[in-house]
Amino acid sequence: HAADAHRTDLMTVTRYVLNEQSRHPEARGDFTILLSHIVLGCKFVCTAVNKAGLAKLIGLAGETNVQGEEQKKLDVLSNEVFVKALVSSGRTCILVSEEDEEATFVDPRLRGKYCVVFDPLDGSSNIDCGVSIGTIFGVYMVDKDLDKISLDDVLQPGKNMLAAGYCMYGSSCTLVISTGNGVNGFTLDPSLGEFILTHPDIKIPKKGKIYSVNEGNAKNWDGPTAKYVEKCKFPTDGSSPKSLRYIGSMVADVHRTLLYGGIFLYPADKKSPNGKLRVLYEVFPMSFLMEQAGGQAFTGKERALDLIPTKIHQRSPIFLGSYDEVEEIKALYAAEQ
Ligand code: AHM
Ligand code: MG
Repeated sequence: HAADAHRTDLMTVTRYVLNEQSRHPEARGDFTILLSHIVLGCKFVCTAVNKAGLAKLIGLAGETNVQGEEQKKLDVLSNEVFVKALVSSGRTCILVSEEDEEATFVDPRLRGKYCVVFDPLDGSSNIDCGVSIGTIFGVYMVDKDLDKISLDDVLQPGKNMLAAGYCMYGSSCTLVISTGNGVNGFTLDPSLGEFILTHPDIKIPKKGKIYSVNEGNAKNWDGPTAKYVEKCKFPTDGSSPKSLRYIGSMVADVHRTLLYGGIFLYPADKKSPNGKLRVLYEVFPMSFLMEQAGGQAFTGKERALDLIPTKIHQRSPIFLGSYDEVEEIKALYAAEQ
């Protein structure tokens, strides 16, 4: 019966993407090849994260990243693995990584039509204590002569992304992706070394009972954020208060929000008027996934995927999650005007 079929008819992520491609008769398998290189990077990072304590990989590599933070060895390693895997796929032309100040323009001989924006290891403050961390990525496609590419090709609104996803290195290794036709989750079977479809067609609950925010910043929040969080704790409509969950790893906080419903907020505050999270490789991919799962993503001003970035490491406030929760936030911002 069904359970047996599930056990013997394994839907790997590669098989899934190949199936997806058959919907596009013009596709020549380039995206599948690109994805298999991203998946390789995720598997490597998963192994490295699992061995971190043992292999003494934890510790400072003596370098500082673009945002001036200390870079951990695992970040450096993960970044190198992803850059090399993506370049060697022969399917990429521009790479933007959180760890590299400048975008990488791939050697013309190895160029392909995809641009990949990624945060190879997000949630760095959680590395040393073994709490879930993750990789986030988004994919754009350029439709021009590959000798004529420029930074503008990655400074596109998130709605132009072709695909987005994340891999969470938690109690299991979970890859969640969308190629613009819903969201699917795959779990790494370590004995097979394959990601197997375990969460088909993920839909976020329309309403949620959980809010997720760093409340330590409350002192500096703007009016709508403060009002929303106050309502979560002291609802005035007779509903029960919401639960607070905050891991401090975007991938883990967003993953829970996607599966259980609720809202994840990284708002602006007086100290950081643009919030903390980066548009290209944090805000966009997660917003893309949320919309594909039936939720919403809002910056406090507009639909997150409509934002047109002007710098590769630009930041933006973000509110994403269940449809109804984001509607409430939007109403509070509209009332401010
Ligand atoms: P990082 O790139 O230094 O890891 O920072 C990004 C992380 C996100 O994963 C998470 O949502 C956020 O920072 C948490 O920030 P804070 O510690 O300010 O709450
Ligand atoms: Mg990050």
